[in-house]
Amino acid sequence: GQTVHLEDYAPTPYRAPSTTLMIALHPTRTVVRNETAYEPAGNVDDPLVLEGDGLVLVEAQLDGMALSASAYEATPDRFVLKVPPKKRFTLTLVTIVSPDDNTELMGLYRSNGVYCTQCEAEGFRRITYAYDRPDVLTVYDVLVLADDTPGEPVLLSNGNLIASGKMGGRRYSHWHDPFPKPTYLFAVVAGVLGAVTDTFTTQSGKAVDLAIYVEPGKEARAEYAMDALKRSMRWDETRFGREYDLDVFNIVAVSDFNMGAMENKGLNVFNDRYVLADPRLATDTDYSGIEAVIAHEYFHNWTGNRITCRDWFQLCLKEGLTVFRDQEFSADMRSRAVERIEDVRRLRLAQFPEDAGPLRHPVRPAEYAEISNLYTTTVYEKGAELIRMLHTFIGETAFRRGMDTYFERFDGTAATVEDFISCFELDEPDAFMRWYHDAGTPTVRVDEAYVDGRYSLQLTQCPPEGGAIKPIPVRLAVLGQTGALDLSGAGVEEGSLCGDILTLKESATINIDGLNEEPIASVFRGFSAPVHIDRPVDPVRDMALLERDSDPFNLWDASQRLALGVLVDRYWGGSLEVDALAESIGRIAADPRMEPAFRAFVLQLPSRGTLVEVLAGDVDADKVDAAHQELTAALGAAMADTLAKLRARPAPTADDVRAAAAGERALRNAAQHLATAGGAREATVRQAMEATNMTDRLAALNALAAANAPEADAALKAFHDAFEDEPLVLNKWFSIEALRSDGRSVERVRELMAHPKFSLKNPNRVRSLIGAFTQNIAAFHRADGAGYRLLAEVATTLDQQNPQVAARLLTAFGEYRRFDAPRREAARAVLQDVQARARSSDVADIVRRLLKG
Ligand code: HT7
Ligand code: ZN
Repeated sequence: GQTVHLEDYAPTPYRAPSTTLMIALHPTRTVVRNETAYEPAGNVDDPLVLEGDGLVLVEAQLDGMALSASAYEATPDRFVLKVPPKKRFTLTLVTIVSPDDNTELMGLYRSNGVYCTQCEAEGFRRITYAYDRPDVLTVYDVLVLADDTPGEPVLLSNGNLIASGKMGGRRYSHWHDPFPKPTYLFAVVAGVLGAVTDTFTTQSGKAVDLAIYVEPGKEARAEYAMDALKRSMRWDETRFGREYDLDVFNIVAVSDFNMGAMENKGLNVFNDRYVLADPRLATDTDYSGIEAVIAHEYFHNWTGNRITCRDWFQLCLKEGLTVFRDQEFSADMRSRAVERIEDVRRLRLAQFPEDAGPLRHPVRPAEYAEISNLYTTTVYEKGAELIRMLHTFIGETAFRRGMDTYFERFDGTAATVEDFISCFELDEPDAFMRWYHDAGTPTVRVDEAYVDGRYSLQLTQCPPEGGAIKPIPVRLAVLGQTGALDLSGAGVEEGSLCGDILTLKESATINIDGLNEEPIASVFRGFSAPVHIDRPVDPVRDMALLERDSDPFNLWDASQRLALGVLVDRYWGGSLEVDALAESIGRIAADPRMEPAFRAFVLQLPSRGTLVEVLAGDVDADKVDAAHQELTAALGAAMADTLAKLRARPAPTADDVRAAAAGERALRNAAQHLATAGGAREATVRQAMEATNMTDRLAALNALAAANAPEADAALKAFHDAFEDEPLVLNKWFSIEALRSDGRSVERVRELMAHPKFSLKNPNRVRSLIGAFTQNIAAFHRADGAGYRLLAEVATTLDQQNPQVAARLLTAFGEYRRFDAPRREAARAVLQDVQARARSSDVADIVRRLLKG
């Protein structure tokens, strides 16, 4: 593909106000009749140029009359009407597509016999010729036709159902979506499906029919998703004043899906892992994931669908904003403190490395070569952080006012990030926009001094390479022995302080006089900006923060810094004792005033990935793994008594999936994880074999595998045999096997690729084995390059079938430059080989960027 530039944006010369699609479904010869009205919107001398992708045209008509061959040009990738009429006209194009041959899972395909579509970003052109871009909004009428096979297939599309029935031995349904939408929000689903149904009455009293369609027999597993949907609908009304707008809202779960889910208007299509749940088969993390993704896709109805994006450069306009909204929803449904820790942990683990590596790009990029590769953690998670900073700067009331303005001003349009920002009462919107333009993570240096009763806190911004100074909201408190100091009388130089928010530009200093003891600053409370914090390492200060800080995020962060200090020391072969660390985190973990889910986080060591990130370079993956294992075992032994008490807490009932029960399980299992590493395995083995709740069973299994316990093999086999017919559970087994750190994961993964239930056709299965493997630091980054070669082989094969999934797997190479020379060179050689064999633009684009520089 060719590089697309933001500055080249130009509207189309024709509008497409309405489309009638007739889709006659067939596994290999689906006929698509597309009757679209076009009217001039710009230069009437321009030809009409429509996009296609692998299409076969069988008929072309203009205003009902067959077009002569000289009037148009049709290739698989393009349809050109050379001299369109100078007024409104109807173009009818009939194409044929083969769902069963569609292994890319873009456009129209079949998953387990169910027809479904995925059109974002550019999948519609694989169904029919169109202006396949987000700024062309069309009202759709869709007629779906299918053979009247046994089992009463459902035929679904966007909008409201107008009619359905049987006709000439076939079934049909007619859908009308009154809301103009871009092609990427179009969807069709057809097949034999079971359903859970409900109704939701909106705040203005309108009844909406809700349905979630799943594989027949699995209906009960969709009840939680239905509950999450109703809570999402209510929340968007109360928090944002947004009401649902159609008579029906349908969700369909399919088992072959490239991403998590898709927000098609009125017809969301989901990866079934984000719908199906049962406490026997799904973990608490699965439940919270379902709640978040159901909410996310539902919230897109306003942020994405009613107001869409002018072009794909504006992707963060819908994604960052919608992630912010789903994070807020989860915070309201569960625990704000825990949600924030989870969100920041994800950001630091995935986005910070992306922003520091060869795949870095701005939240709103200025160019891209392959749009599918722009669905990144930077666009989504960093995009959400930018919205959160905006919220922090202006506060909830003004934020809501700005959102109301946005909905009022831009409803029914395709907007830009500038349009959005213009709705908010920001002091310097242009300065804030720099957050959207620059790649890379800023660093803020924090210095403190205390002399003769005068305390100064100095903050200095250091932009990433090539980046500009940006306004940074620093939520802070200065903590004395007995609580936070009153900052209203503090002297502020350069920055401005409003309440507890300091607006930082180049630098800022806060001075407080007349103190009789040295205070400590708690900065970036709640992680108020996506920055690196450069503060002199000081375990004594972190211990004091653990005593004093009332901000749960910073409390957790201080505990992580302490643990990271010991972990880094272990990596370098130091001999720091674990006692002080064990005592500090043990105290918080045992503190009944804190919520259990928070205490569970404190018991989790920083990940191996975090250690890789803080080490300056030339990382030895084996030493990372060894340091992590050693410290986990040492802490487990040192904290044995505390952990035993935590494990002895009463267990919640196995089928209670509410947040409080999940928190209890998280605490008990985090304690168990450490204790198992410390040698206390008996109860863990029992739990791995006998637990009837999947969270407990999997946690025990993980603990045994992570500790390389002698019982792990038998426990894993028992798990496999018990759940091999449950695809989503079998995926968990594949992942644990891929993540084992016993030195033979590369060989094991190769063996597992020959498992009768492994298949490259199912993205969830590929991610569960190969994706998990790339997270196994010691195995993937094996010094002899065997891990890199394994991934390269899989990605090269997969490139022939599903380039999007192949390209995404390859992003695991994003950090190869952090490792030592043998690893770096092995990775580079492997990537050059992948590049030479790349077939798709998706893979070619990722590999080119990985190798650049
Ligand atoms: N907006 C959805 C994006 C998506 C997607 C993109 C590329 C290829 C396949 C895809 N499936 C879904 C998901 C979301 O953010 O809600
Ligand atoms: Zn989204």
